[in-house]
Amino acid sequence: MATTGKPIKCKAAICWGPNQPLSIEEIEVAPPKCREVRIKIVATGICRSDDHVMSGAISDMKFPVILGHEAAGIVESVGEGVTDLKPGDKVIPLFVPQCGKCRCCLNPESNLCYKNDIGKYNGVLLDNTSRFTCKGKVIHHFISTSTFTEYTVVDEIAVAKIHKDAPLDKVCLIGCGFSTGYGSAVNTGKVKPGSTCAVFGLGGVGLSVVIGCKVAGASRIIGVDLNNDKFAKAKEFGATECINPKDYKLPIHEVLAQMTNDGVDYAFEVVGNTTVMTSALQSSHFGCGKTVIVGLAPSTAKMTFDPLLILTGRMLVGAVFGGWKSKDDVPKLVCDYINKKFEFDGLITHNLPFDKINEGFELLRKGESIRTVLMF
Ligand code: COD
Ligand code: ZN
Ligand code: ZN
Repeated sequence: MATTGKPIKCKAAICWGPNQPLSIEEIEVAPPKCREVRIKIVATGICRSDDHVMSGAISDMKFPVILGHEAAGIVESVGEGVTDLKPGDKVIPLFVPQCGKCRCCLNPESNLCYKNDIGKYNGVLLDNTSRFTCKGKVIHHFISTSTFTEYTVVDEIAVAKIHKDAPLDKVCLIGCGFSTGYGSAVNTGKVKPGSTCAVFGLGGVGLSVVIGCKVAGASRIIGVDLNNDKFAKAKEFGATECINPKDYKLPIHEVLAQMTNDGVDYAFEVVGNTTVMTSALQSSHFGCGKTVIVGLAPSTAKMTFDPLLILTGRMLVGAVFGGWKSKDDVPKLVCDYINKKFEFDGLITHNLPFDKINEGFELLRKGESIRTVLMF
């Protein structure tokens, strides 16, 4: 390519600091160094975690930063030593990398590679430097990805090659929201055929949990949300019933106990609220019920519950990115999508040109969108 080995000038949305809109600027993207890959982003979704940063909820974030972590694109060029990718390949960046060597990567039961930048927010690539500059300032990377830009650079362990026929404007959701919810049901929860599930929170991730429960063969999938507007879509994706805690005098776990002969087999918390986490645990059946935490609670929040709930045989588990080993599993999820094992196009309620990124965040904050996908 004509651009190989040279810096690229392109458009990006910069987050200069919390509580201000993103600003579209011209940036310079340096060529990839050893074991790095420069990607032309084609489509990127707007996700809750990006909004958490913008609203200042993540206190140790480094600014300025290019946010965005759910995307699909095409390899522009590769650095020295990259063997599994070449220019023109379709790819999905991975906000949980997979180095293949650390304790978590070597454990078949874990997926949280030591090389991840979640919770640390160093905002640099593995060589401790950034590839982005704007107006002479260094701009930070975000959780190994940074996709609110026409071009990004990622470490080789943070990008997966996907099928050449994959529609990038759809499979970008496999980069975060869909896979997080779907994997929470099929990997972390290991939902069994014929079981009863409750899903607390019916946003894009909760709906993806519903899809996972359905693919796993659950016979009842009960959606729980404070917003009745979420119920129609939940039923389209496979919820068999939906309930709103506001419609009952009894606590919601008692309502669920009455509906399910003493409690559900699997309860999923997809809100990010510690009170809801405890409700989910209380909703699960003694002796065998499993509760999966998917939501991220505020950093100072503490979950409290009677330990007898656990002593009497309930399980409490959680995982990031639905437990998927990203580099291995993302290509398989894309093939499953192409082969119609599941369908999630309906999660994309809005498409906007990249320049309208701030409108996309407004739709998310007002609860009007499930997913907005930005196109370059
Ligand atoms: N009870 C029931 N439902 C509730 C309650 C409540 N008390 N409060 C809010 N809700 C509903 C809302 O009405 C809404 O429908 C839903 O919960 C939340 O949906 P969204 O659209 O705000 O969010 P999602 O589905 O896009 O994401 C939810 C997460 C909890 C997964 C997300 O916010 C999160 O915590 N992400 C961090 C965890 C993670 O894995 N991140 C990876 C990178 S994003
Ligand atoms: Zn996300
Ligand atoms: Zn690793």
